[in-house]
Amino acid sequence: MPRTLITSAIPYINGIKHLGNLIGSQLPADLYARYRRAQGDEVLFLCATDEHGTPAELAAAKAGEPVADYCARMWAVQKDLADGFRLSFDHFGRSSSPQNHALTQHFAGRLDANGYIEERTERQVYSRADGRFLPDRYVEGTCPNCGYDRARGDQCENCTKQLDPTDLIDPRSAISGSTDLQVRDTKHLHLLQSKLRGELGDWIDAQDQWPVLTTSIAKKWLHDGDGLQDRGITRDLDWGIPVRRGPDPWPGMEGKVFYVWFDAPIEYIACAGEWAEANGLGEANWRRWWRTDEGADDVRYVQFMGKDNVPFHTLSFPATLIGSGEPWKRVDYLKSFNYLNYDGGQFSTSQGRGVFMDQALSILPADYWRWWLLSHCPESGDAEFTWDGFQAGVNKDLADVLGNFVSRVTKFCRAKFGESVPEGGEWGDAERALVDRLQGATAAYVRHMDAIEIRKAAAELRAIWVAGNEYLQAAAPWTTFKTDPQAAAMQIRLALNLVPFYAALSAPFVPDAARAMAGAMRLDATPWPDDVAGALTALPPGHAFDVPDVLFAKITDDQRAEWQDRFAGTRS
Ligand code: B3M
Ligand code: ZN
Repeated sequence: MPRTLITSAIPYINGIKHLGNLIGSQLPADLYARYRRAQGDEVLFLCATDEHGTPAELAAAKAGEPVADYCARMWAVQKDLADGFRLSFDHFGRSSSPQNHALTQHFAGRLDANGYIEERTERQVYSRADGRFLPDRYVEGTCPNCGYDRARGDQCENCTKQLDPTDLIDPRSAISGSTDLQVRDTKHLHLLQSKLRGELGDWIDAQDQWPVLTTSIAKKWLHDGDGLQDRGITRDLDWGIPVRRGPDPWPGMEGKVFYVWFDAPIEYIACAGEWAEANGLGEANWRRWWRTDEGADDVRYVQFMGKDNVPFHTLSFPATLIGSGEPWKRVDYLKSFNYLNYDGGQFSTSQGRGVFMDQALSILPADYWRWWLLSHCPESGDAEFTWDGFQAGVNKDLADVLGNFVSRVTKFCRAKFGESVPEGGEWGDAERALVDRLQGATAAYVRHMDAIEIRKAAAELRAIWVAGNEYLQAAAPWTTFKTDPQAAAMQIRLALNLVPFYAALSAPFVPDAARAMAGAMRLDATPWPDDVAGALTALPPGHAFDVPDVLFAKITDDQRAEWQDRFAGTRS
């Protein structure tokens, strides 16, 4: 049985994600996981919350909660929303897990033993009022580049320049506002990534089947960016994974933690350990996914992420894995995404602009969002969410085409033949032509899904739905019935068989509707229809069914206008 390991970039803990985040990683990863399972693969699909770093500490402070409590609470909130969107993770872990603590410390120890770690003394901002160093976002001040007076220590939000806290003019503490700041010496661990340039370059050059978006970013940072500079992997913070050399203390590093971007990707591995523990499985069960010497050599590993995360996954994380000198599984295919914009601007978490996951589910079921987002996902360039486009996509594709087909066929059959598949005559030319058309379209759909070309796959699925509608329109059993009820029965028998066929193919995109369709046909499962002719004769005459409730309600103009208005401002 082929085995596929799938990870989605792990979302930051500090707040509910917006639809741009969702389509940039978790949702396409879920589409692919569902598809691979339907193909019969053994799948391990992992995601987690990214809980360390200054954003988590600052968000907890703002919420007036201890950071550990804040993270536990927000993990549950994010898990709930993931369930609401039907994200079928085998495990939704936490980067603060004991497994990740142990593994992160293990990697640091291995990297040190292999000569890839150097201790360096740095000059950093220290706040006397707060009694602590102020890394990254803990310092605010005036941007030396553009003069913006609320620039953060890691980056100026106004001009986007990457900054170091010591660059800021008139710096102040983001915790207390104190300006009683000093620059003091502090010691930190640096990962000597530059030593791994050759090995990383060879590995990236060998990935000629990766999407261009991924390889272009990887090569840019490898060759002419500063992505492969040695980087600090520790911070003067309380919250995080304490710096240790494996299980042993690291003299001189007391009170320091690893940098969030060092431990976050290691959580992909730790999460498999959390999954095993949660399911009462032993160590070997997760190691067979991750250690090439323990069975993972025949695993295909696919990662999903937004383009801003690509450098960390093509350079930094592989540097950690290679530098360990141990046989850890490396990514086989890295699918990255551009950005989804919102109604003429950007989605923004800090400004509360756009539609957030909880808000989306409060107005419409998951399938509506899943279909629109996936069929418009930002693959070849940035994409834009507009309420007009959303309304049109949902109404045309889901309500008029798929939903209407199922409703028409089942209701017509109930009216004329009762609630079971009618007997009727043999297929004619029109039916054979439909089967040919669907055989070709299904093969194309599979090709696009295999290649993770999501927009193309969605377009092909839509074409498959349209083919059934066109057949029904041309066959017109409601007319045929008047002169040749036998022929009408045959036509409707074929059309009823299209319902489970559509359920199987559509399930990765719209899992709830697919389950409702299968349920209406009184089926527990709908196997993948490799042989279309066979699939379309699977429901025999006499098989009972139910007319389902409306699968997709149309979005009215009033609703669209109301939502557009409601979500035009910023969320507090
Ligand atoms: N949390 C950034 C993000 O959510 C970061 C990803 C980590 S992946 C290891 O986009
Ligand atoms: Zn600036």
